[in-house]
Amino acid sequence: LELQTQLRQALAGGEFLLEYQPVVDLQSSQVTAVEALVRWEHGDTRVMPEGFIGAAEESGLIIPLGEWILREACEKVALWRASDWDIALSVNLSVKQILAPRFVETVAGVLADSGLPAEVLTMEVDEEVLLEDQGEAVERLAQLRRLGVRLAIDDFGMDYASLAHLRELRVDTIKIDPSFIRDLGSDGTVTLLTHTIIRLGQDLGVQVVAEGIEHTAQLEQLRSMGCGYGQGFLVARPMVAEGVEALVGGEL
Ligand code: G
Ligand code: G
Ligand code: MN
Ligand code: NA
Repeated sequence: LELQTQLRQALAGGEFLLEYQPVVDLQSSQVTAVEALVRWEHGDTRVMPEGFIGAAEESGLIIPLGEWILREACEKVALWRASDWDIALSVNLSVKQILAPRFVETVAGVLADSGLPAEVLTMEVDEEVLLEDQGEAVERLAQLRRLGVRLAIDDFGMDYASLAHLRELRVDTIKIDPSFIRDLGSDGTVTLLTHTIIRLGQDLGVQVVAEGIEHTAQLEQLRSMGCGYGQGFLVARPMVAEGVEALVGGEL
C-alpha cells in the first residue's frame, strides 16, 4: 500500500499514539511540562515521526492527525491536572496545520472540550514556519497567543534569521537546538553561543529550554549558565502516559 493510504487507515484505525517527554526546571529538578511526541504503531514496529510526518504533511493528513494529537494530549494533561498535578503541555505544529482553514477555531475548540486552560498549552513551531509563509502563519500564531496559548520556537539557533524571528513573533519560550548542547564544553564558540542565547532569553523575559541533554556535565554547565529548563535523555526519555504517571508516582 502507498504510505499515504496506510497513514489514512492508521488514523482511522487508531494506530497513532503519543509519548510524552518531561521538561524539568533545572534549578529544582521538578517536572514542569511534557512535550507530546507522536508515534505510529504499525504492526510490530513503532514508526518515529521522521518516517511519516513528511508524508502526512504532503497529503494533508497532518491536519486531522494534528487535531487528533492535540486533542489526545490536552485530554491527558487535563486529567493529570485534575489529580492535582501542576503540569504544562507542549505540542509541535507543522506549518500546514497553521495555514489550514479554521486552525485557530480548532485549537480553541479542543481547549474548551478538554477544559485545559489556554495558558497551560505551548505550541512549538520551528524556524521554518516563520520562513515559509511569513504573513499568514505569523498572524495565526499571534491569534493563538491572544487566546492565551503560549508559543515556543523549536530548534532555535539553526536558522540564519533566528534573531529576526524574535522580532516578527512574540514568543514565550526558546528551545535551544540539541546540536548546541551536544558540543557544550568541547567547542568554545558553541558554549559562548549557548550562553548568549540563555542571556538573550533572560533579557527578553522568555523561557529557555535546552534540548538534548544527555550528560551530567551538560546539565551542570547549563545550570551554571542560568538556563531555566532542560529536556533530554539524561533527564527523561519520551514515554507513554503510563510511564509519566509512574515517574511522578506520588504526585498523581
Ligand atoms: O519524537 P522525535 O524526537 O523522533 O521527533 C522527531 C521530530 O518529529 C521532531 O522535530 C518533532 O518536532 C517532530 N514531531 C514529533 N511529534 C510531532 C507532532 O505531534 N506533530 C508534528 N507536527 N511534529 C512532530
Ligand atoms: O524537534 P523536536 O524538539 O520537537 O524533537 C524532539 C525529538 O528529540 C524527539 O524525537 C525526542 O525523541 C528527541 N530527543 C529528546 N531528547 C533527546 C536527547 O537527549 N538526545 C537525542 N539524540 N534526541 C532526543
Ligand atoms: Mn519540539
Ligand atoms: Na520540531
